[in-house]
Amino acid sequence: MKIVHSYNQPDIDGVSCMYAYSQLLNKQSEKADYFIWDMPKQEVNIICDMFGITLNNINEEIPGDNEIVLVDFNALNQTHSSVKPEKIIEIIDHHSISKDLYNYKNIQRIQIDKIGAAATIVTERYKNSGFIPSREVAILLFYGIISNSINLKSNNTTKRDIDACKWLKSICTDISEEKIKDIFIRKSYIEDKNLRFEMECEIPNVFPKCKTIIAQLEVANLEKFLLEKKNKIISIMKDVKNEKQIDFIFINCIDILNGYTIIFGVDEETNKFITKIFEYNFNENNVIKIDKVIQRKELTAILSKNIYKY
Ligand SMILES: [Mn+2]
Repeated sequence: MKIVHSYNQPDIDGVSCMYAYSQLLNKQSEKADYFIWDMPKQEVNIICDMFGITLNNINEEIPGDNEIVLVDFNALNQTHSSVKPEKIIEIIDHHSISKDLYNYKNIQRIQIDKIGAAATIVTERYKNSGFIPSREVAILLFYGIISNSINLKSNNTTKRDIDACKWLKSICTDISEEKIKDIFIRKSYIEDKNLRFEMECEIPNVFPKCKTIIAQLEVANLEKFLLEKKNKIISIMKDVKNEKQIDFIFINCIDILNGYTIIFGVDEETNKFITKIFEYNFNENNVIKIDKVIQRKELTAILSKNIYKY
């Protein structure tokens, strides 16, 4: 059997790819299922609740003999230890290629395209195979693309993402634009106890001379959100900085409804570091505001390229 799997605590793109691709393989007469490790992101629950979709196989072990397909990621340090490199036979992804890839000895097929969402690739697999996605598959793939591409506004959005969304909308009448706004607003109600989890600030970028973390938040009506939560966010960043011995920690916040970005660091030293590396200027509120969507992966790429300036 083939098990379709994504990274730890997957977002809606990862979940939609697992769900949809395992169903497509079954339609193509291959035995397949999916496996979700650790609780998915809050957005996944919002979408599943809204459309009455039930997910299975959360937090269960992958039985040993199965072949594994990775979706929406290709680096093994982000997942469960039962995922062995020699079991991996296929990858569908849109992130940068990791060094792990060279250890996957039994891999038969790799498709890694620099586009808005991995769900776009799975949508295209359906389109090319002639199989029509089920209602649940169409809904999950659609919102997977919308979420990862920040409603098709992110810099990595391509015509392929836009076309995939159009096609999914044309085959499923439950998909609607108003629900996008609804999902984004519901996603922005973050309780303080979940704030650190939603900030995704646990994995450092390690450079020879320093350790950094870029946290991120995607919410609707960001400026209003920050009036209430900015101090709390800074205090979480302070905790993470101390716990993990991080030199510089800062956060990239995206307003997913209105399409702008706000960046700020844990302290003055970090803000100076940000100015040096990214050449952005802080405003009178001591934050950087950019009038378009900048994603964390873009900042990470600039950081790696410019770290020599530090
Ligand atoms: Mn993705």
